[in-house]
Amino acid sequence: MAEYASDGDAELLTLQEAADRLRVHYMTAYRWVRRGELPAFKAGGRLRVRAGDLDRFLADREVDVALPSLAPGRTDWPTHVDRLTELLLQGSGVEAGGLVRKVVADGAPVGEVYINLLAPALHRVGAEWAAGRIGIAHEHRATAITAGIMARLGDNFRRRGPRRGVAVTLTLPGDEHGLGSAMVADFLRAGGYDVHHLGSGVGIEDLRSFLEVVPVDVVAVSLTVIDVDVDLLRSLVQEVRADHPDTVVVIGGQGATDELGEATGAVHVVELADLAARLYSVADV
Ligand code: B12
Repeated sequence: MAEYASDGDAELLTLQEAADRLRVHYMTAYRWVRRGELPAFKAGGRLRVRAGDLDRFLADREVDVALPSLAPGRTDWPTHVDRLTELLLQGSGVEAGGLVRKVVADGAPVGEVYINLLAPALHRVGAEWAAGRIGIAHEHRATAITAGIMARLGDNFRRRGPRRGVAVTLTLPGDEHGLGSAMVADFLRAGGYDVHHLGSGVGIEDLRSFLEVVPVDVVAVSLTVIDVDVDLLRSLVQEVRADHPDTVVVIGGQGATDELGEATGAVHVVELADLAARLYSVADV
């Protein structure tokens, strides 16, 4: 049992009591202690936490400790998406980065953070724009904040070991929505590919010249706008295949459909998380 005293710094809690107050599992609290985030010390062979330290920790982590999301393996994505959307709309980059860092520190896999948190928050930002409540400048700011967060998470996607192949990631010429393709790049890296991330603004001729110098196994095109220019995509596929008949062109994203794949000769993959596995079966690389 804890020995209670009147002021917070004198009151000592066992780790279980601290976890109960935080409404998290014991192991989650233990992980925070091991990382040095929650100050604790050993007394009588057991970990003790000062109540004052716990209050400071709680105040600092207001964003997500108060949420019932921290049992191992469970993340309260909808609540985090609400909060991140709010921060992106306000332009609060530091806080947005802090929120994502905490979600990751609490055990959420970075790939899930992309799919379940960053992408849905940006979709919500888009809905605000479509409803006329924010302008393009706000969208750009939200994109820039998210790109910064992704840059910091990027290292988590690198994988050692044998390479599966080489890939290029980009958007269709004229499509300025670059974050989807950046996510694809990270997932392919995690899947064992060497990735050349070209992003947006690369024309078909430029792509063809690039592939002459850097032959690749996969060209992954992220399609964000629903109204995709079918002829443009078809010519991209044809240009790639003209010189590199074995290269697979894969499409995905909000604008991609099976019909579009069939009409252009591209392979449509729905889930980013399945991409590397799907390529493995399609491309045999
Ligand atoms: C930020 C943004 C912009 C920024 C882009 C800046 C940048 N550098 O990226 C700016 C301001 C430039 C912009 C411009 C425009 N935009 Co805009 N934009 C957005 C917004 C808010 C976010 C886009 C984004 O980054 N999403 C996050 C990414 C990660 O999500 P995602 O692409 O869905 O990717 C996920 C999956 O789809 C999948 N995925 C993606 N690619 C691939 C590929 C493969 C192979 C696989 C397997 C999976 C996969 O993985 C991701 C994780 O789950 C969206 C809202 C939305 N719904 O996305 C609107 C949105 C896409 N834009 C829209 C529009 C209309 C425009 C403009 C036409 C507006 C205008 N009138 O000027 C222009 C077009 C400019 C152009 N030529 O491209 C509309 C499109 C509507 C439609 N019917 O298609 C949207 C949906 C907003 C809305 N709700 O109406 N935009």
